[in-house]
Amino acid sequence: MSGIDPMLFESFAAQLHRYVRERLIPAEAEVVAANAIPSPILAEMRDMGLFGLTMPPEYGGSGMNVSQYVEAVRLLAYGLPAYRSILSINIGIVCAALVQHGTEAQRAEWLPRLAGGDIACFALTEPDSGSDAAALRTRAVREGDTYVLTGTKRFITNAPFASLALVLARTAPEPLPRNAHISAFLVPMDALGVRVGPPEAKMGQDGSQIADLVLDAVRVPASALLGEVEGRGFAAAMQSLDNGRLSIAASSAGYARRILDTAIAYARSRTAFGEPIANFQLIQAMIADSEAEIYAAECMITDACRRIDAGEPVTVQAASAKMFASEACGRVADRCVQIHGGAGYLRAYDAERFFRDARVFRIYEGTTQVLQLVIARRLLREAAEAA
Ligand code: COS
Repeated sequence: MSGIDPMLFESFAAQLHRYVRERLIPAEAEVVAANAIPSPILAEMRDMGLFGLTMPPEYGGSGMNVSQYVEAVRLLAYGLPAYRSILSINIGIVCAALVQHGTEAQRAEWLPRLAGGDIACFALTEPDSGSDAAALRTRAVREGDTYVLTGTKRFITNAPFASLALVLARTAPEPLPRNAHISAFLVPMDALGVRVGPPEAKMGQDGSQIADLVLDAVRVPASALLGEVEGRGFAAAMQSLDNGRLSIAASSAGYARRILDTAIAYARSRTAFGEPIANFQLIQAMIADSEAEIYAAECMITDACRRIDAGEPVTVQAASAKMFASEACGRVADRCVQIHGGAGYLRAYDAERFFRDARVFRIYEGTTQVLQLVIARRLLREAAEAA
């Protein structure tokens, strides 16, 4: 995918870089206190076109390719994770699903709304199925020209703010080969029978909300079935997750960069034994290890994005980049606390919040353990095919 003009992207990236530092970071305490992004900031983010970075221009978006949008996510992720979280499902998973698998009518209905700032959520996980995504129980039963959806979705990011849910549901009661019992539906959040539970209290990532999404005999027209073909939902979800995992890798790398910068600033200002602790080699080792890991993550992300834009399959690369970047971000956050010493354990310093915020990067959109499975299974399959 060609994306937008590189010069135009450069100037957008410079603007975003400034906006994060001058506007978003100073407002972080307010976002944390309210557990929500203030409306004026959301309005600015919409005006900057951040919700529509990947939507094709004919649907009101910017038409960025994966390399460009993932770089934008990395820049945005220098701020509080909530800023990235509110829009990344729009520009990652749901846009990818609509562009790759939607009908023309579905694209025309939803992409302009999402590009304009309507918020989307992705409803895959359930109380009894997370990593084992194909075991989901939500049912979609065809009745004439409609489907009736019944089930409960759990840990759904953005559910409290969303206008659209991409819902994965069973259209066949029993498992089918290649998980063809699963289909995807575009469900308006104001449809009768859709209920959102209260936001969950979480370890970190304040300002980003997750909640249950309950579907109580929700009737949607048959045209709400993604692509209007049953049985393609699982593959569409997995393919969209390849894209989403690159976004989480970039979120991890972008936040890790912020965390390292904070650790360096503290090490330069804090004195012990009569000099800044930055002069001590054991502190320098933690800084150096963090830099090397962030650089490695950035290189992996750049390479995986280049491949996806060239039309190559990237399941292994996206899983590897997400696994490595999220684990690295956890290590960088841990070192940041360590460099802060006792202060790192106090709420008064950002290091403590970074540590809590970073933890979920290793869990959502595929745990490290599921990604290990995804990577190893692909390699073993290729080896078996070659033998
Ligand atoms: N791109 C396109 N199609 C894909 C795909 C991808 N990345 N991954 C799977 N598919 C399709 C293929 O058609 C595949 O059949 P073939 O392998 O024969 O071509 C079919 O789906 C079944 O895939 P698979 O055999 O891998 O299904 P499993 O049920 O074994 O999948 C895992 C198991 C663990 C890999 C899967 O359930 C998973 O990724 N779980 C984690 C889900 C997740 O990330 N949850 C977080 C929710 S978002 S916060």
